[in-house]
Amino acid sequence: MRDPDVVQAASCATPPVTDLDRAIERAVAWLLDHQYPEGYWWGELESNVTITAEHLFLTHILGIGSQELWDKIARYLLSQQREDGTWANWYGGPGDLSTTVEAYLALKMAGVDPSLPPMAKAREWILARGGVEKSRVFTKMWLALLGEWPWEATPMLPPELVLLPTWFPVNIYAFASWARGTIVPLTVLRALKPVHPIPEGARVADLFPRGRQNAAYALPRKGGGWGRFFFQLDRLLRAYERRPIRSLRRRALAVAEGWILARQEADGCWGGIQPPWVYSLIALRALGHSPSSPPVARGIAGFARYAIEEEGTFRLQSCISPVWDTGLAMMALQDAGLPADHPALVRAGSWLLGEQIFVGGDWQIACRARPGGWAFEFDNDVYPDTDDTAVVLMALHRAALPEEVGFALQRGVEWLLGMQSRGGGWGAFDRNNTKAFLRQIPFADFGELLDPPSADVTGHIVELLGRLGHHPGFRPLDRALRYLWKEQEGDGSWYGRWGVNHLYGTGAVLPALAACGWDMADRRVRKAVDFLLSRQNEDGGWGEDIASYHRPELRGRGPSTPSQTAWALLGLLATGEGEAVQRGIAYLVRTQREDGTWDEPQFTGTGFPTDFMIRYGLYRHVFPLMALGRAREAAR
Ligand code: R04
Repeated sequence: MRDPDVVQAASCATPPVTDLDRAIERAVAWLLDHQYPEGYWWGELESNVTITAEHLFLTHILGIGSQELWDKIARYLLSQQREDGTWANWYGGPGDLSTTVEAYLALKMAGVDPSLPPMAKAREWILARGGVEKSRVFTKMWLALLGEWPWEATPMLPPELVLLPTWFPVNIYAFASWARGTIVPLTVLRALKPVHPIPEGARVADLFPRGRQNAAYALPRKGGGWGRFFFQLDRLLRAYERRPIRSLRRRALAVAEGWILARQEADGCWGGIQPPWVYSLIALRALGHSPSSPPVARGIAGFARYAIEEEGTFRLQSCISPVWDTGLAMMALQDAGLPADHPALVRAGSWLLGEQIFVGGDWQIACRARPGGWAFEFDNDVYPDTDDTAVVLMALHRAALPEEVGFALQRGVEWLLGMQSRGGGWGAFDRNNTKAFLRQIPFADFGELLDPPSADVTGHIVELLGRLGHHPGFRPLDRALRYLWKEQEGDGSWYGRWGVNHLYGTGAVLPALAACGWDMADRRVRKAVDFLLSRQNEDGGWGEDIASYHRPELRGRGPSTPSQTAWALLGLLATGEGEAVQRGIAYLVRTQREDGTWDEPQFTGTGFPTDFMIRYGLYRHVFPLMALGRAREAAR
């Protein structure tokens, strides 16, 4: 019991309302105002125009397009083109050849006159960069589907892959969840080689600098031992392809078809992400399912929730983030001092409770735990992820909810502990998904084929374990901490796998160490703190360029942004820094908009470094609010 006199004294000495209080109040009001009636938060997940261009290709292939939709797509694509005629994969990024090729082709198919200046500019830039033949494998596969590139000039992906057992070094479960969801339907397409020709006027002979005849169709050879091995294997498979064992091929296609059908979600999607989704639909079409058949029809209908129509434009999100956004928004409101039983938090918590996944999924191949995790999206039962689960559990842990929350926490943590990888860290969707040699297959010129543990995800889970009362001495926590120390960079920072970049990683690990009671005077902790302090900008904020993924000298450096400033502050607040924190907080207070939120054109989220970058619509808001709230708490 608290002494009533002390409580009385505290409320008499109410501190004056400061700029910080006002900033928090406005940010809280903005966030409460943007909660959906069902209880969740859901910001846009912006990536790049290939997702929308490919949607146009899909509607052509399935014969479900309309000129009205294509006009909206064309308007969107043109609105995203830059001065130099290119499309980039993130704000301020360099023009990307594959993305520009796909946008150009989609515009041609939509009927945009190729002699118009935007088209001419794009075309000249593409030709100067070597044209279609220099684009990535995925782009070539789209062109193959549309009759603009020979299927034979794409890497072999035999459907027989789905018949290989899980103990075999190469099998579909050795690939990351998103990669196998993409690869399985692509094996079907690579075997059946369907072509859906486009009108003469849309064809892209104009993107071959030396003409179609003289284009380079040979696979680029990858260096290294495994690269050579897989290059030779590709040649062997080509020989096999000329006379495949018919019964084996039939069985492989049937197994692939069954595998795909078994993984369609309630809302019609596959894995909650666009690539497996579109390729699964096209593969089913190639296997004889008509566009009006139930799985294909449901799959098409499901895109509606991923689409955004605005001012006569149409764009598609590659993925949607309601669970992630809701967990983060709850944490931010809790940090801001909202009472645990605030109706907004109760509604959000209850909604999250209903999203917990109690059915099995692909993760069970490598993990024997009972189910109990959360996925990123509304419907993605097959692929819950450890990162969402950790954030949701942190949010629920502090919420005032009925007893069922105890059961949810218990099963969530049980699942997380079961998902810990060999080295002590956590991957996002799978356990022990670390076979590095697979990165050398000729198909892999884009993205990431593996899901190994990362410091940012591990940091979130360690923070959860600490908040639940675990301390060093708890075996899983000790293993995780050893993993984190092993991952620390020479400059004291941690790499950011799912956020840009060392500010995200370091901003995830330091609060985790604090939560489990680690000594903040540890010299390794001081080194991480020094990293953050040395990267603070003149304006008091922090920023990190996406180029830091390739250029170590750019780690922690770049124009200040709200979310990255917040990540650095969360790290420093965990370790108890003073003066730098004040300047960082002042930056956030100063840059807050009148309506209580922040502007952030930069992409600070990571899908795959750096091929697939993400701009999360709510990052600019939830992370600054967390930092402001924790700063006020620390000052009290
Ligand atoms: C932020 C941490 C939560 N969790 C990661 C979830 C990220 C959601 O965003 C995406 C995830 C994706 N995966 N795979 C793709 C992808 C895109 C996202 C993907 C993209 C292109 C191709 C194949 C897959 F926006 Br091609 C998992 C840890």
